[in-house]
Amino acid sequence: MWASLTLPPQADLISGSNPVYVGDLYIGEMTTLNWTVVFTDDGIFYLNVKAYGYRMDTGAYVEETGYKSVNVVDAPPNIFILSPENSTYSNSKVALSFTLDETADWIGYSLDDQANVTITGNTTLSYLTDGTHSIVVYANDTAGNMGRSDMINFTIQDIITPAVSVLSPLNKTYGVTAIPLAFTVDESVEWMVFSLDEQANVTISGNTTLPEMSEGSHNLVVYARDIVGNTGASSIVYFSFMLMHDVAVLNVSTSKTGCLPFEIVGQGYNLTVFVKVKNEGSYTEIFNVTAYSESSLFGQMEVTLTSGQSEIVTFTWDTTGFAKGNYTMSGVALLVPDEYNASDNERYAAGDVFVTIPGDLDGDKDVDIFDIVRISTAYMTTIGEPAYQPNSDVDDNGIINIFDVVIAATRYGQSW
Ligand SMILES: [Ca+2]
Ligand SMILES: [Ca+2]
Ligand SMILES: [Ca+2]
Ligand SMILES: [Ca+2]
Repeated sequence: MWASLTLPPQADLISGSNPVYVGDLYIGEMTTLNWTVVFTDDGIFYLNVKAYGYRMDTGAYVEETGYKSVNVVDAPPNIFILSPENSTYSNSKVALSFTLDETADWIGYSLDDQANVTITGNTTLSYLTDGTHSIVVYANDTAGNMGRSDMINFTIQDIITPAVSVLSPLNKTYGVTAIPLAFTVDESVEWMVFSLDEQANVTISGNTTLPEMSEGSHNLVVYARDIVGNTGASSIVYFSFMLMHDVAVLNVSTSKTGCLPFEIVGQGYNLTVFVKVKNEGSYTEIFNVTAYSESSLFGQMEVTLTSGQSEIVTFTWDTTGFAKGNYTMSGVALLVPDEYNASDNERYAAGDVFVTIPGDLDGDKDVDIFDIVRISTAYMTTIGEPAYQPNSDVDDNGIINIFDVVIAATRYGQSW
């Protein structure tokens, strides 16, 4: 908070030729002073101010003291910059990290006395030009009191080349001509190119798709140049393209995926299972996709995919007749004639599904108050909403409502 202190009138102090000092201030004549004190901590503070001088009538030296106690209940945040430090950095990006001693409603920084940039916490200062820079961090607490860090001066002298990592293509054989080029660079760059098969550089602005290429072996390098002219290169990626037949299962998930402590389905109720398949070959393929719980087949569907196309196939597993316990879900893309790679045609879901009493939402083999609480915390939420908890949607119909409560309530107290 901000506080002001007004000196009590001190009529017997002289004015005129004899100077009067208040604190560190030379005022030259009798007056009332106001000035501002910034408190950086909460607590009770006593402000003392002494005025002294010589009486006009007798010439005697006198002192007068004013004081006031101030209860500071909400000082502005104290901000301490940890990085950058007052030193020289060899790259065009520098971490900005700092400490705050209270919750802030707003945080921002001013680089080189420019307009404040709003941030939510530690960040990275990028695109820093070579030379000297200054940084100040500001923060408003929830009562609107603005804190300010000390100013840090630092120097940039970028001699580090950008590190370029190619994520795609991988070192493998592709059957799809539209091969994605995906890569990362670890700093701000002003120029990026790729060179395919040692041919001329092709300028790009980021991830892209490589041009169609002939059957056989290929190689690729990505280059990137930072804003002061240091150029980095990726490792050389060697890969191949050939015409082939190849389908694959990319992923298997369920309507309960992500639930904690694990995925739950009530015995006798349904689970939705999603199998994502892709045609990674060069020709249109017609093939069957099947879904299993353990070794039990519960779904089969025929799909037609063009080269490079993917699709999520949806199946329903009815748990009626299955014993309580853990089940692993899997999806299979049946082999097409001359399948190039059979090893990626079957995939398992990431976690098991636990079949238990309908309404046992935490999977501890009973239906009690803790299960009812789980329904109530997600009550009246629908699939897609952040608060929707698939485990609490006992009948798996996309909404958690009174029907899910009834299923649990009618089995209240049961265990196994
Ligand atoms: Ca650099
Ligand atoms: Ca395959
Ligand atoms: Ca339970
Ligand atoms: Ca429901």
